[in-house]
Amino acid sequence: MYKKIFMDQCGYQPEMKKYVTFCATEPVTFSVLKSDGSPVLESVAERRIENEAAQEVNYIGDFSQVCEAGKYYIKAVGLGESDIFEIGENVYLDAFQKAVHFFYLQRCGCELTPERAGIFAHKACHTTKAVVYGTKETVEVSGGWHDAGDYGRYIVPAAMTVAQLLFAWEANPSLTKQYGDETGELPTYLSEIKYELDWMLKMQRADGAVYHKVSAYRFCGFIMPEEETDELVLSPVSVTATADFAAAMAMAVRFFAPFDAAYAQTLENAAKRAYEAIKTMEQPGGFHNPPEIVTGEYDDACDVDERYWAAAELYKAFGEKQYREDFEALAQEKIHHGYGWRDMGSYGNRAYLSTTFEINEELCKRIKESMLALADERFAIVENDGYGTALRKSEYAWGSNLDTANHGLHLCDAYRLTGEQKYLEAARQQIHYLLGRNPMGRCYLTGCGTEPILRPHHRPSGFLGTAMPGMLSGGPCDWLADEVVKEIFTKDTPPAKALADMTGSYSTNEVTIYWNSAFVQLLCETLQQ
Ligand code: G3I
Ligand code: 9MR
Ligand code: ZN
Repeated sequence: MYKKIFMDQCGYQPEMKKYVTFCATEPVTFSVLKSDGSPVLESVAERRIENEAAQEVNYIGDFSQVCEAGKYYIKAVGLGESDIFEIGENVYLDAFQKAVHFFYLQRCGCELTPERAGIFAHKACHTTKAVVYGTKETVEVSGGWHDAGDYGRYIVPAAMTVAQLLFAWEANPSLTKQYGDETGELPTYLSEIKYELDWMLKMQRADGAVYHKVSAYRFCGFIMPEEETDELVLSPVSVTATADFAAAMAMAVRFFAPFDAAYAQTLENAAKRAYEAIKTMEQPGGFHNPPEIVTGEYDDACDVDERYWAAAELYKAFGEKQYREDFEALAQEKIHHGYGWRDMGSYGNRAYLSTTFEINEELCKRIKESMLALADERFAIVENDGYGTALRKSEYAWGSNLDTANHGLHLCDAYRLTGEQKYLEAARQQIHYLLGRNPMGRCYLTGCGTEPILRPHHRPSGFLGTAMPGMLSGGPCDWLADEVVKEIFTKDTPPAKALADMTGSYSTNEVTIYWNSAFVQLLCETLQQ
């Protein structure tokens, strides 16, 4: 029988709102039972939603009043029983720890030890120097994390990932400190981020500009990383990479300064040099792959929001007038939003609104209003979706799970600005969606929940035949954008169900560092502490 009862497979914290979605055509009588079979709640799900994105009818049940820690399941008349789930303070700890450990497992340029990597251990990979595109010059740029299911290392998504992981650290120390230990010079969590920053520093040219990416010329097969021995090439510098780099470096300063003043100074210098370099570069400075290079492009026709983020972040970090002027000039033209790799305005807004240096109060007010308007738009979608997702039917794009998480972050922004609980609860719905309350009934994080993704598009996982744990799948995408989904889906496939848990489906089932970082940030900003 197809699954008809959908909920967060990792469970719920006691005080959270708890909704269950039924796939049914009539109101549903259901009960919540303890795992030993004793009933704790009987109720009827009466709220009906015609779910166009999933092309089905949903009824929504509310069992928020069940708060006692323990293991439970749900039984519904005519629909069967759910899997066991848990209510408790620490139900997301395992997902959090696995999602963060993924970054260690994605490390490039060093050996992964069996102690920390288990079956994913491997020798150092990608240690040869990279040739600068179109020249004979070579540069040592080892390190950092592999971007995704492929082995490229790209600055634009890297900068976003670092920013999100730092936000997470700031938002929820009681959770982030539960990754690794604090016996070293740096907490384990921050030392993982430093691994990426150290590589990013190597990607900066002497004149301050930053190479867009380093990769082979083309994607390799499904082999372990150290088996990819093709020549590495540095793609040309871009404004988007240079601005993102400046912003991420500036942001990192305040996190590393308490532990290592010299390192913080290195980050500061790198940020300022990159910022200066932008002024000498041609704009718009989005990137396009040179003809011989076909790896991840991270193309972007608009570099304004990247410069907007850089200006705000450098102002927050260093307080110099030029950064403020630059940000305010850009913001007067347009207030940008977005926590993605292409639309990054939210990072800029957040930096500007939280600086301790002087700001323009009137502009601040307008930014806040604009952030609230965006959150309200998403809130209305969450309220009317059968699974509480913030996506419209037309928005199941490549990496839709990132968009889901990022809308959750916009809702968190509204919660911080207003203190209104409804925004926080709506943000939490995005976590529940990602962890199982979705039309596929899958936990989109590998290695977690009762029905996790099993066959992600991820080279080490594909090669070893086991999904690396803690990876967020890209999620449903109705674009028919890879060979696998072209075969099995049609244009009538419901957008919210356009997910193929198959290794070949990179447009629906790949993984990336920045999908994971969005998930980690959302967890940290929404959980009870
Ligand atoms: O920004 C536009 C938006 O304005 C427009 O409304 C929308 C309409 O579809 O498209 C938006 O752009 C999309 C962009 O993602 C941003 O969301 C592009 O169409 C879309 O092609 C693009 O997809 C990206 C994909 O690469 C193809 O370029 C994914 O976001 C990105 O995550 C993915 O990245 C790959 C790397 O290249 C290689 N490594 C793996 C990684 C994940 O699959
Ligand atoms: O594995 C690649 C994945 O990381 C990218 O997101 C995707 C789109 O750029 O491309 C994948 O590589 C495929 C290539 O584009 C076409 N031949 C098959 C490759 C996957 O095995
Ligand atoms: Zn590598």
